[in-house]
Amino acid sequence: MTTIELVRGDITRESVDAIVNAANSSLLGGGGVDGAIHRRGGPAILEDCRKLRASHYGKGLPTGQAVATTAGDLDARWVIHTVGPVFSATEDRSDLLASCYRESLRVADELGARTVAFPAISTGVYRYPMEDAARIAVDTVRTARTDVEEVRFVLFDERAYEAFSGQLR
Ligand code: AR6
Repeated sequence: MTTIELVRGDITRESVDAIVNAANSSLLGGGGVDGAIHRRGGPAILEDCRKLRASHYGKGLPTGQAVATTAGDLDARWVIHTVGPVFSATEDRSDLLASCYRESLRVADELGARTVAFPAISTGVYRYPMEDAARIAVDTVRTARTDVEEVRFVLFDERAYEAFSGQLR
């Protein structure tokens, strides 16, 4: 059984085995939570990302997939980078968003991570509606077959926190 916890705050302050990053397929950093993770985690994370690009992801990490690097100076052992879908009003991309959570947990299992912190993937720059994103996140983690013991959703603002707590009730 995986325990689900909700925290309101900054994911870069969490102490867990793995912190999930809402990255983009370039793996070279960006704004939002991605920018915050690279800023606080320091250059070692970007260095690992560049190596991964060179060895495996020359064309970019595909949407819905996940890959791990060092966590640099963060209080975690790994950062798991996943690429959420950009929201589309005309195409249902919920499977891709679910895949981000599932694949991140699969990578966490491979690493032996027992505690994993997730941000609300795709709900910022990628504009996924918060209620839908929260439902997909909670449903996917609840039904995932994983050895991860604790999933912590770290929500940056009240709106995100309310949406996720609504799904857990
Ligand atoms: N801790 C926790 N959550 C955060 C933090 C933080 N420090 N900072 C922002 N959030 P976003 P996306 C929340 O835009 O929508 C980047 O440029 C934020 O309030 O970070 O998946 C990447 O490089 C929102 O609810 O990610 C990509 O290009 C959630 O994190 C693109 O943005 C996700 O917002 C990915 O867009």
